[in-house]
Amino acid sequence: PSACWEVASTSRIDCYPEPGASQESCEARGCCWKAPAHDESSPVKHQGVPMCFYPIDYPTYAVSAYNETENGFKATLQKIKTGIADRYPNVIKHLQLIASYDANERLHVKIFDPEQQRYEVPFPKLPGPAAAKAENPLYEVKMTKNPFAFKVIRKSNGQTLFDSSAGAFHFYDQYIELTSYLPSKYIYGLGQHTDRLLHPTDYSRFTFWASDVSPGLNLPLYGTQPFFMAMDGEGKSHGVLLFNSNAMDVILSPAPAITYRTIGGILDFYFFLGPLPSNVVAQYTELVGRPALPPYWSLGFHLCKYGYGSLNHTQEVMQRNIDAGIPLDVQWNDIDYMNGSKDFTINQENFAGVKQFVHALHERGMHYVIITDPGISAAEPAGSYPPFEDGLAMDIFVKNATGGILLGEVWTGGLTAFPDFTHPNATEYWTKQVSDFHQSLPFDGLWIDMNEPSNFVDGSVNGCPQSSLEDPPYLPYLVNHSPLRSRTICMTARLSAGLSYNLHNLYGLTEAMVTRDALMTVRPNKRPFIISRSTFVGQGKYSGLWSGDIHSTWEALQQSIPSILNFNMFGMPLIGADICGFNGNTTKELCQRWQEVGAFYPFARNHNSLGNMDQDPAFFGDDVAASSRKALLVRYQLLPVYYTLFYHASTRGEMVVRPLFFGFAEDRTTFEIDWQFLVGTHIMVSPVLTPDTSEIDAYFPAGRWYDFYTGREIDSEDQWVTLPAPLDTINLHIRGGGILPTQKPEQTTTATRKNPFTLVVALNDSHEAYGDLFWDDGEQLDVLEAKNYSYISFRVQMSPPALVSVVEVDNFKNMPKLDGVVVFGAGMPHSVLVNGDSWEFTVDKDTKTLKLERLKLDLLKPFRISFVY
Ligand code: MIG
Repeated sequence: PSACWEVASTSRIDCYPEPGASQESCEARGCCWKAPAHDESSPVKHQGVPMCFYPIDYPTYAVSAYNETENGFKATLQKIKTGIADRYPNVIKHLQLIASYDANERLHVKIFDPEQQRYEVPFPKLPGPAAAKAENPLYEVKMTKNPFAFKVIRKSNGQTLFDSSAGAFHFYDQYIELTSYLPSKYIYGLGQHTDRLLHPTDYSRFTFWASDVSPGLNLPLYGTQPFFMAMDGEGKSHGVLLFNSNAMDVILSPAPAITYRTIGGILDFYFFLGPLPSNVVAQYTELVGRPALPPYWSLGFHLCKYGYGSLNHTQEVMQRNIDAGIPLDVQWNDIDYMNGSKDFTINQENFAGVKQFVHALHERGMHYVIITDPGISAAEPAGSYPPFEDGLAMDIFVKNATGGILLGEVWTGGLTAFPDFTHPNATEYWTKQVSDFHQSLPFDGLWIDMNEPSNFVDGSVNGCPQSSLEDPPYLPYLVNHSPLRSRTICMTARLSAGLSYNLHNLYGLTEAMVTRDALMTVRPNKRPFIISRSTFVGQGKYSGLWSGDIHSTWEALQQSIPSILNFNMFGMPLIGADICGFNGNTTKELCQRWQEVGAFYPFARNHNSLGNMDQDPAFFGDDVAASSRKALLVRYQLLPVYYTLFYHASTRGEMVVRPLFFGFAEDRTTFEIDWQFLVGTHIMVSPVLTPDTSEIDAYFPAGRWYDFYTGREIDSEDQWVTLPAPLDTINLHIRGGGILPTQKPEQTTTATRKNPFTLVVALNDSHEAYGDLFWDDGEQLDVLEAKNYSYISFRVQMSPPALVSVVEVDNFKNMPKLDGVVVFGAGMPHSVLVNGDSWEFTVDKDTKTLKLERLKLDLLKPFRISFVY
């Protein structure tokens, strides 16, 4: 057809994504068949360009009715008769589209079958449509009738953010496809995959299917986060969530366009209009749920290894780190503490005395975290293993297609059953196991692993029945085209909330929800600490996560930064990657650099696999220990900043760590930087991510920056700066305009929290600065609701020059005093007055850093420190 020639080879959208496309099978779909042109200048890798692609205006559905509603409009879509055979069984001929203008910044567009209820994502429960249309929406929505398409347009600049007229729109029972043009190639998000922060739009494929695979490029990993953010050329940002939990492929193509191919559920789109990137994340988390406030101790350093093998060895490793002065708050144990890898048991031979060990940790102000897996052993002698027997009695295990308990194999060496965390009694069941076990082992948090759910056999020990659920007509791409059930439970398995085919990607989320409930019972009034491997939309409200079984390689170190930034965009700021890598042996140099970067992850844990050489910071001797200590002490010093950021994450949906473009949305150079990152708004981390490196080129967006260690200034007009990068120090800069509350660091957060504060003030070009501090007891559960905290803001103003505080909330009284103030870029005042009294100060002539000491100011009273020039 002539419409084929109008499609540029960089605008093609794949019409035959399955294996086995031929000219004949392609044309039978009414599509175009053509080898890609050999244009060497094309940025697109030719093998990725589809040979079978849609012509322009490929006919699928037409709008047959359109009505305004209280909060937007609805439309009826009708399949067009084309003479093209249906691709897959069970086409849905009538569809309903409902657009709700829920808020000025948020639009909801839902396309579903009005006649037959289809699966819709049950968790997290999102707020329903607004009763009335938003008054001044930042967007408008335009419909094209034939073929059906809709557009979302940003009103302020006319930019089309979403336009479903690209490619084709299909809606079968087990196959839904929609393609939208994208306003730019600056696309972020789409988790969980290993990729650069900025995704390539060269027909790159992202499969969404929670999978227990060691991270490799372009493979679906442990969690699914079908949310993306885009930046346009003017620095405006928007976000799109497809709230769908089925297996799906998402393709980014060079048009630029995004194609969704999901094999179930409905199309449930939410658009977030920003316009700042930080607005997008705040709007997104407002919808899906904001992250829980973590306990303060969990922001300390964590030490773990799979295969300590015994309590003695656990203690030995921990002790050598304490002896080396490494700040350490939390010791972990992996499945080797268990008896035969069975949940809620202790290996009494090698881990005898672990309870006393935990008591001793608590006395030192430290904490203890253990792993649990979903697989419950079904192979124990009758009467000997309550976790299985209670589960049977309460009927909470996942069922197979014929109603029996689905049996798989995980770590226990025998059969295992999988708790159905969607079951109404799951909380009661899990809480009983967790609290009974807590009597023998008073752990402080839970690490929930293997919750994709992972299974060592495909489907079940008895396989899976033949079914279009097991072998759907379209199979999203898993490694080697393996079926969905590979290394997990059958798709035909049944849970209380429905089929595993639909709910698979929610297993980790529902386990986290139930585990949170259990921990709230076991440690009453204390914030639960949970680290999960699998995640779904909105899970930050229930848990944090780590990025899984990454390799001990420089590449994995580099990739850890985008993964940490991405999950901050997904509203799950409590994320870390295994410091020094998990799989394979690390090296001394890699581990040294990694300890330095990892010290700035929101969740900082060194973890290592079975059989690998040790890699705890003390293992390599003095120089690695010294640089780990140095970086971690800086972290501990800055923890009030991290904690205040977590407070803003919980309350306002801010991010703890951020890509540079979040701070500098108008500077395009920042759009692809993922080798440096920001902590909050004013700290920039510029790590070394390559071997044999003694200096790095770091990008400094416009403004004034100060070296954190020396106060030395860099005045940048968007420039690259070559920085020395000695092995023992990570480059850290403070952006002018920030005020950072810090504390003198000790070896635990418990001890550090008692020390007086010092404010580090970094003046910007107009000699101003701003910062804040959230403080509470660090672990009480409902501090935000009960307002049982204090919150103080600090400002440097110019006329007359002074640092002043405003006590915004003063309900938490037990606050250390403010003892010190350090002002970067202060120059040389004549005198300094603290609340009117003249005060001694020093100024470093070289860097113009001013210092005040021994202030002993009560932070719950407003103060004024004046600088008289
Ligand atoms: O299949 O519990 O990702 O962190 O050490 C391995 C043993 C099971 C996988 C986790 C890893 C953990 C390991 N687990």
